[in-house]
Amino acid sequence: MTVGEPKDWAAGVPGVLHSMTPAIEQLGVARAAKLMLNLNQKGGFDCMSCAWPDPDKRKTAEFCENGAKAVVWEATPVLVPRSFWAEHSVDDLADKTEYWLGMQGRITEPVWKPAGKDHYEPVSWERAFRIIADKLNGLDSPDQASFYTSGRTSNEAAFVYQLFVRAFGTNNLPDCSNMCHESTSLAMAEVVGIGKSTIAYDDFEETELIIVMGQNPGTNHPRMLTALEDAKENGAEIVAVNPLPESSLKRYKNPQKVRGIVGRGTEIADQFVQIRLGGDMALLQALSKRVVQAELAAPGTVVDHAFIAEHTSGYEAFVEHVLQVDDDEVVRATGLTLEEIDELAERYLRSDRTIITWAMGITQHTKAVDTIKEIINLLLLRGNIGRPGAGASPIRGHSNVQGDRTMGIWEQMPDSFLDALAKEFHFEPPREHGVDALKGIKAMQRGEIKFWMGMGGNLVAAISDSKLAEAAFRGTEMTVQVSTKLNRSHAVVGDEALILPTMGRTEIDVQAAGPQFVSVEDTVCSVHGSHGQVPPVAPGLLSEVAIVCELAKATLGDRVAVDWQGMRDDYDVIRDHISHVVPGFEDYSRRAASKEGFVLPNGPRDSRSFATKTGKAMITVNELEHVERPEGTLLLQTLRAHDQYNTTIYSLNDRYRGIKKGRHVVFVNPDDLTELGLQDGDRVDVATVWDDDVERVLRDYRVVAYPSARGCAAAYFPEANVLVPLDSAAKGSNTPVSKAVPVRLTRVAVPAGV
Ligand SMILES: Nc1nc2c(c(=O)[nH]1)N[C@H]1C(S)=C(S)[C@@H](COP(=O)(O)OP(=O)(O)OC[C@H]3O[C@@H](n4cnc5c(=O)[nH]c(N)nc54)[C@H](O)[C@@H]3O)O[C@H]1N2
Ligand SMILES: Nc1nc2c(c(=O)[nH]1)N[C@H]1C(S)=C(S)[C@@H](COP(=O)(O)OP(=O)(O)OC[C@H]3O[C@@H](n4cnc5c(=O)[nH]c(N)nc54)[C@H](O)[C@@H]3O)O[C@H]1N2
Ligand code: SF4
Ligand SMILES: [Mo]
Repeated sequence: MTVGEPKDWAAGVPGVLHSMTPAIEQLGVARAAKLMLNLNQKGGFDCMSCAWPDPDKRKTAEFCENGAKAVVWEATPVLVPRSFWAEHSVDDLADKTEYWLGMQGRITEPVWKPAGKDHYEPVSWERAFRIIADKLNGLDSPDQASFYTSGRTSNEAAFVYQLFVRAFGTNNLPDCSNMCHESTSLAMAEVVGIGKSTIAYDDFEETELIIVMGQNPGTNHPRMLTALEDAKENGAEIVAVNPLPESSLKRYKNPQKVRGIVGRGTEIADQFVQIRLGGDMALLQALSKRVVQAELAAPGTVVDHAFIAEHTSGYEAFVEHVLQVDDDEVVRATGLTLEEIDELAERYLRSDRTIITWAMGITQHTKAVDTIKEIINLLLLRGNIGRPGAGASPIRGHSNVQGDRTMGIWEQMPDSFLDALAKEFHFEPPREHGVDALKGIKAMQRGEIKFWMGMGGNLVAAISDSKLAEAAFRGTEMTVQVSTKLNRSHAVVGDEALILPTMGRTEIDVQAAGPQFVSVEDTVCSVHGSHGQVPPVAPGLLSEVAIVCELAKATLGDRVAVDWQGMRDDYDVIRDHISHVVPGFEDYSRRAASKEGFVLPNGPRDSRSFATKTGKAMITVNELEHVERPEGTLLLQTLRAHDQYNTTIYSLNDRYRGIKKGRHVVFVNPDDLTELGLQDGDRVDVATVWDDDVERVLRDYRVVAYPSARGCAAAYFPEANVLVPLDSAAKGSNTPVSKAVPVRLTRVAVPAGV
């Protein structure tokens, strides 16, 4: 492993080279060209990596380095050979790293590990469906089964999947969103009536101020840098609120522009607010306090009273509350100076149109739901919702995680959706809420869930408390994974286990009615088609839609009168059903097939209408609580390196942070190191400080002195998931608190010869 200086700029020509060389080496020139020239193009396929939207006018290369990596990772012609399964036992696979597992290539045939055996063996599709159906039908209750979804699944596949699960009889539909933007969905649904972004792509061009909170766009939503750059060119200011000086938020060299190739690129952040982990709620309250104080000093000039009166509730109580906010407490919670906070407040007061974006740095905290409500409070005070260039914009992770939720992947879908489903398909769906990701693990621990299926994803690795979660999975009777490539969820399994290999988005999906397309929803609610471009890597793969429809037929027989075959044969049939069940999807097939796609209706954005309890946008009072750090400990966040996609590790490098060929690092502020008697290069054990007797520790990590906020350390997810206690969850949303783990570092001797 080598540790160098972190970069102070992102992307540029190295970014393009990093993406194109492996593409051409691994896919060949023709396949690489076919895929890259159709990536994110109208009529092409949608990038399967993040949920960032596409601009209306597309460039020839409308993708980023990480989109290209995702395409290469999926479209690789490297295949897992049949001999693999006899050569490697399940225990053997459990000893491999995620990186090794992913590098074995695409899975090409269904495999089954019978109970009591330690190897998978190839099995026919028919047999695989029979085995699963018999298991499901043998359970005492449908609630003993749980059906997880990761956010790559298309709208069509997600819709048939939740339909199958509800027709089978349970709402146990956890998804990756439970660990991701659940806090956002919950907070926004309560206070503005919709759990989604209130802006459209073009709003970035019209805004005057963008506050990017708890997000690292250069790695995780790279084309957002182009939107930020364009906004700057139109005069907008940009503020980054983050414990880490992420390189992309400093300077961006746009590979599409001459200045980005030969020049210094664009300075992105006008202000870098280096906040402590979990300090955002205090910062937001302090900002709202300053808005209210400015209004009191010059009545009628700051707060948007017409908007407040017509469209909001709760203003007076909020004013009273926020004026009590104690600046000393804010300083302690945020680690900021009052000057820094005042400077940001002045920018906010100066701007007539403000957008706030956020991601995991906000959602994965104990007080995440309240923090997001404070984002909305701050925006509402100045009428920054429902007009051009202004709004609240959670930036979603997985490319179709938002669409999956719209399609009914949620353990607690409202009655209006279930009623529509009942009417369309003539069966009574279950009404009792199901388990989310964390509750699902706990139900497995108690033996209440005996069957676990994953539509994509890698929950064993993605959920917190890896040791406990793995034991829970191993205690089940059967686990089933629908996957493109191997991961840890294939190695840590129930008594019986199956892997069902599926096509990816790059691939041409031919069914009885001809080639099919699927559709997806991006983070700003735009829905569009995605058309596979290259033949599937192996003939035996089935699409996700086909897998669900066949499993439904095998499991349900004629228990419900749903035409699974018709839906499998022609995805227009699925879209017709969706158009009857999900509001906003009228005439779905035609509109999804059109090159432009369409934008879903959005009350706050379109007409300042808010479907909340009060019928108005709710300005809420939330009690400030900040994370206390016991003496001698640090708060640790778990985050993504540049060369990974969640649990998929593309390489062991994180070049923006100066790390090469290694992931076992813990980033700590140099002053904290001095205080703890440690130094850069030391080897340490990182152990969670938690009030139970479970040992949670990462052994032999290398300390990297890094300019993080004081008291705030960082290590890479998913390796660090072993540190996050299952019981550490955000209030309300039950999202694992992956960004604030109290830890203690203990120096260990470096073994001789290292
Ligand atoms: N290449 C790539 N792209 C991805 C992914 C990937 O793994 N790789 N994952 C996808 C998914 S599913 C998601 S959800 C998104 C995730 O996108 P991000 O949320 O950008 O991902 P993280 O790496 O978790 O980074 C969290 C950021 O928040 C900051 N942060 C942490 N805690 C706090 C805090 O308390 N306050 C503030 N203000 N900031 C904080 C961190 O320093 C870091 O910059 O990316 C998506 N896109
Ligand atoms: N400590 C900590 N934990 C976290 C986070 C964190 O920041 N810190 N982040 C959380 C977040 S935001 C998220 S979203 C979750 C992610 O959790 P998941 O979504 O469960 O995990 P992924 O790593 O995205 O899933 C990758 C797997 O999906 C499969 N796959 C890829 N493409 C396809 C496809 O087209 N179809 C199918 N069927 N399968 C496919 C591949 O087999 C691949 O191995 O992790 C969460 N966990
Ligand atoms: S920004 Fe996201 S969606 Fe766009 S190409 Fe990059 S990874 Fe794909
Ligand atoms: Mo995510």
